[in-house]
Amino acid sequence: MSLPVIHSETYKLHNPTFEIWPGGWIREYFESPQRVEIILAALQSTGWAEVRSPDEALIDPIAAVHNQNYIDYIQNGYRNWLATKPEIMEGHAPTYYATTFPPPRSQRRGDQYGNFTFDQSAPLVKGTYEAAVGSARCAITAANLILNNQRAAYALCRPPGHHAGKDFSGGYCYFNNTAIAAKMLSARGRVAILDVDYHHGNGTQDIFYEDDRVLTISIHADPSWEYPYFLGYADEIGSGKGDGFNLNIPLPKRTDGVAYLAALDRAIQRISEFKPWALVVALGFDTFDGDPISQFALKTADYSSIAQRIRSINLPTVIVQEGGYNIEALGRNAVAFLKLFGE
Ligand code: Q9C
Ligand code: ZN
Repeated sequence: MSLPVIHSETYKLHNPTFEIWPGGWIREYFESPQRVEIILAALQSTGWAEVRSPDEALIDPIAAVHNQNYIDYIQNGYRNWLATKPEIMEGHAPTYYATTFPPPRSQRRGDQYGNFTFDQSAPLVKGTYEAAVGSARCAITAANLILNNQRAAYALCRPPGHHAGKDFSGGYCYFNNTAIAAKMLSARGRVAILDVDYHHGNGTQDIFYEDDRVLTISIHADPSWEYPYFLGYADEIGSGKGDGFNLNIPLPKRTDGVAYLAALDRAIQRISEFKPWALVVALGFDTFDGDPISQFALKTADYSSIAQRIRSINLPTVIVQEGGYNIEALGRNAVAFLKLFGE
């Protein structure tokens, strides 16, 4: 058996050199291009990864998930900002961070990035749009493979997507690759999304909150103390038609493999009841013990156990790369997980 690995060279074009941290610190951008390189190198040394480029497919699936004015902004916002001749920080390429956000109850929408992002963790640089499109294309190609009867496919997406909602970016995310794949698959019937990134998939939840065809499940660090803080609580269960079709499983600090697998069993139980025809896994390795921005305690071997249980759901599966910032461990963690779908 082998596993298609969809990878686009456009990841290099998105290369912010810094991020803003509470306390006023400027740090290196954790969501770095190296992440892709280390995962790719590890996969290439296995016998089962079939690395290929995404199709130059139409990008309509992006517009099936995101509002057009948002897509236009991600495409043009950087250039329009640069045209205002802003001051550029010394030693850094031009990097557009939102600084003003619409206050609650404001009626007017301006032309500032603050309209389209919920935090300061998704800057726009020169190549962001092209990279975000390339990343989405990986997910689109993986979903198309599944629609053409492939059993599993891995989209090595960068930038990631699960914090991006219909009309907002945030948390290193611009286009919601996971949601784009799920939306495509939902044309054929019910689809489940299982988000195992360390952070709550608030963008994915936003996109499908009123949808009963796409079940969204996220297992993540409790937002009462972890990003994205304002969403991801257990009482968010969906609304309207989607009532009962969103499941959040927040977990405590230092969650280990044993506790994680118990949460995963709950998620899998819910997926079985839902009876989807396909599954999309939003895969993050920031649950790793030693991730620089996270507080869980999973070990490399735990990713094999997690993958084994997900594999045993026995559904056609698109796996979409989300977070994971321990560069040195990313390659072996990816292999530990993906080999269950490749070997
Ligand atoms: N600047 C994903 O794992 N952290 N995104 C903000 C203060 C944002 C993580 C910290 C973390 C986003 C895809
Ligand atoms: Zn994450």
